[in-house]
Amino acid sequence: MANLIMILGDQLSRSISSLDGAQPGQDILFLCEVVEEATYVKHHPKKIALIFSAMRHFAQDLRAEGFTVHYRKLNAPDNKGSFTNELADAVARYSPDKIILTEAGEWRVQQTIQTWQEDLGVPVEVRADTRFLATLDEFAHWASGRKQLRMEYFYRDMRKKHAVLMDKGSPAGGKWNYDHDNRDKPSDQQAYPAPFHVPPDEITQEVLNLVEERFSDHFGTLEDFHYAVDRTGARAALDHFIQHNLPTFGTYQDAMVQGQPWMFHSHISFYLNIGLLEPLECIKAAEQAYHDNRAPLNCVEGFIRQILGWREFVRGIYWLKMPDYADENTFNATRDLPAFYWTGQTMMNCLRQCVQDTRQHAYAHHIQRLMLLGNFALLSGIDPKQVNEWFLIVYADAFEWVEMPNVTGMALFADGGLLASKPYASSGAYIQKMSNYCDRCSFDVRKKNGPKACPFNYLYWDFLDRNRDQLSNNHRLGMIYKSYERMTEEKKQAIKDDSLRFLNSLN
Ligand code: FAD
Ligand code: DLZ
Ligand code: SF4
Repeated sequence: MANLIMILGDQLSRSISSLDGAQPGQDILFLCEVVEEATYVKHHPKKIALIFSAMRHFAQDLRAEGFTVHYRKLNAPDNKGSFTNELADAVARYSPDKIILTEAGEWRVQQTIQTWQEDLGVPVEVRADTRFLATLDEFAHWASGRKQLRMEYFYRDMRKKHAVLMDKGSPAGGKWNYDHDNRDKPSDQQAYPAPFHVPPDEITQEVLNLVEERFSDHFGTLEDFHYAVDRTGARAALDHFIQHNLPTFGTYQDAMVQGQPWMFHSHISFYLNIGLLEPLECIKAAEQAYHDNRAPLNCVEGFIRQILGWREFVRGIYWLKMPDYADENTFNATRDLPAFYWTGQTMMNCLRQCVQDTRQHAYAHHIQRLMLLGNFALLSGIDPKQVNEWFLIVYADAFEWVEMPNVTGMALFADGGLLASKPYASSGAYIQKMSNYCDRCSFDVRKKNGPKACPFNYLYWDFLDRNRDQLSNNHRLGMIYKSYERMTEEKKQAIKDDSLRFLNSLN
């Protein structure tokens, strides 16, 4: 009995559930590069190159194990262009008894999968994705009956469940969360480790040529492609992080430095999200570094919380709330995404730098995404659908299950507080405190109003004023609204006027 086992481009793990029980010499494994996936949004070329190259390397590894792999390259003359058409073609060719695959990471694809059994006339077995540390049922059970979903409590349960950084039933070091120790800004003399670098091999070079030829009209550059594209490379990237960056990761986790896009972050999200790394191995590698005194607790806990806490939490929220989550827009924000998100042409140095880093690397670190690109979209009232699409396009790690809750919930507060207890809104003061961008900006971060004033300063207050109906009852914002009320009418009017002038100039 031959099965056709379909493996999607973000399922490149040897442990993927669709491969459980797969028989070399009997089953056919199937991967396809399709233009529909590369263009349903116009992904950054580096993201497409990463996925195609990693798919080709994964197919090579599976063949080396003795499997028969049916692999369709994007430029194969008979490429059928979509998952459904490619699968129909493979079914006609192999007449399998059954199609097996692991559930998709995105709602859009999962909906398509559900049509296949009927349309193709072959039984389709869809297996759960077991690469996460909380099952979807487990998350739904945890969430049920709670008025608010807070990552911190979910994370504590996950620490206990997986016995991570636990010391006889208590959190290691006595505290669950060491965020307070993770807010330093590096000095100008601080040195930074070079990012992990894999030179393109023959397979990657062929993919780079293909992507250049077919997708050069997409936002972003292919220059200096240096990502790992297979399991061995991704594991080496993780080890590089543990050795060089983890000991300082937490301390400067929230800092932003001009010309330093990588900082002390791990740069492993792309590998985790396409299956080249597993979350528990990253967590265990960091925990071991703590036990061996190779990294301090604030850094190790900070890193582990991102993977065991945030990553699992946002996935749970996505599947709990889709498809309605895609339409969330608490503030009724309707403004178009400003052109500078694509061109980088803005006088605001912080945003210009982040767009440039993003275009160059298909990467920006968390605080750039949240407190600059996201914060600006929040304060300016940009349509959440346009913001989501931008974030899905530009980052190599962007898959909707993780991108959407981070954008809709964390950055835009568009879900009305399901994911975050208050909006991550900030004025220029925060950006100045955590970065050196303001030193080289044409705006003055100390000025609150007028044409030279930092736009974040007045937009911040204007955002709070505009959305008072939705926010003034939030107890975490009580003091802030009191400060606004204490302002003179003249000052309030200046905030309104400056915001209107600035926002009108955007498009
Ligand atoms: P590190 O800072 O080194 O963190 C380690 C790992 O923790 C990451 O690799 C990632 O797997 C995980 N992680 C950290 N923060 C989060 C988070 N908030 N949610 C989920 N996982 C997290 N992450 C994505 O993987 N894909 C996205 O499309 C994505 N879009 C985002 C959009 C916005 C507006 C914001 C605010 C955050 C987004 N994130 C996204 C989360 C986070 O910014 C990235 O995971 C992180 O920057 C990746 O870089 P890194 O591997 O160097 O992470
Ligand atoms: C992102 C992406 C791209 C650009 N191309 C492909 C592809 O050609 N073939 C493939 O199997 N997967 C691709 N992917 C990843 C898929 O979009 C991803 O597997 C789904 O979004 C998961 O639901
Ligand atoms: Fe950004 Fe304002 Fe600082 Fe300029 S002054 S870099 S706009 S925060």
